[in-house]
Amino acid sequence: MREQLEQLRNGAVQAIAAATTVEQLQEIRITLLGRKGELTALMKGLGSLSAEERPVIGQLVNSVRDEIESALGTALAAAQENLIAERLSSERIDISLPGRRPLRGTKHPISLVIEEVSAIFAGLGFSVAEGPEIEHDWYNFEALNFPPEHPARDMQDTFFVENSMLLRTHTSPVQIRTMLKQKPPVRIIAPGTVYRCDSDATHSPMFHQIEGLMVDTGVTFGDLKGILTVFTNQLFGQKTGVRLRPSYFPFTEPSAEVDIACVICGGKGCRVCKNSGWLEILGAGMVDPEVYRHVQYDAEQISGFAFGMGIERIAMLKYGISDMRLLFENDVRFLRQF
Ligand code: 2U9
Repeated sequence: MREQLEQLRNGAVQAIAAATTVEQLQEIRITLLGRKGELTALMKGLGSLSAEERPVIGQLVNSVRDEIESALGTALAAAQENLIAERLSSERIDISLPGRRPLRGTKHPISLVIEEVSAIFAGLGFSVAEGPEIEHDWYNFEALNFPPEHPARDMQDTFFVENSMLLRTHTSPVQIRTMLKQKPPVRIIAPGTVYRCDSDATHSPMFHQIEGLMVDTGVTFGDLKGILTVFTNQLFGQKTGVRLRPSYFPFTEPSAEVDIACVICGGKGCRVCKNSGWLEILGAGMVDPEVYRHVQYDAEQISGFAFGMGIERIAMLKYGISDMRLLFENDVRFLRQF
């Protein structure tokens, strides 16, 4: 019995030393000290010992049990401490690490130009007006003095929808709608998407315009030239030269095309300005009395000017973009640069 106890103690000490987890140690406790455990089984044999041997072996059993209990207690405490240390290190959050930056998009150059042009005209007293992209023929053509047989109405230029509805070919219907709603003075710009049935390296069937309209008593061609000079100087720089050339539009009379000195070569002549030294960036003119008749404005009392520009062209000149298609492909490597 003494020998069996010695063996049990040595085995227990070894098993406890080899155990690494709380679960293993709990299992050892059950196998050794549990109700059906090895030590309990040995204790049941005490009854068959002689009266002299019984207290001696009984004491030994107690001391072996105490020894195992104490070894288990120490090992359990160590295993629990290990477990906590392991969790503390594996579940650690380094709050000093910088956060993950969310991907941030950039504004499209077309939007940048619309914002900049709008800001310049806001400074000159103009507000922004908007209107539908699917328009009635009357607002897009009729009210703007396009005769019924005018080539701009031709299938080549216009996307017709149905029942005299079409995709607007310019933002001019916005000015017509504004004049129908509002008496002079009017000072608006109309930025937006327009559509023309035309598609090649330099034409997109969908593009953007900003048009402007100023109507009041006593507005002159001098005001037109003054406002547009201030505008081009603010957009392209104070020293940019400006010139006006006579032109023709159905909705303005007289009409002009506005050129700025070439922003690439400064007027010396280069590929971009086709050696002329000038770049056409705007069309403009005094609003034709025929347009006022359609919106019930009295052409004897008021006068005004209008202008229009293609935003893609302005963006290409301003940001040095050589191919217009880059503006429609939406390749993020291109867009990230603005
Ligand atoms: C009303 C009266 C007159 C707007 C104008 C132009 C001249 C013009 C072009 C520039 C390049 C269109 O994008 S583009 O192809 N525009 O030349 N636009 S005057 O005249 C108006 C508008 C509305 C009621």
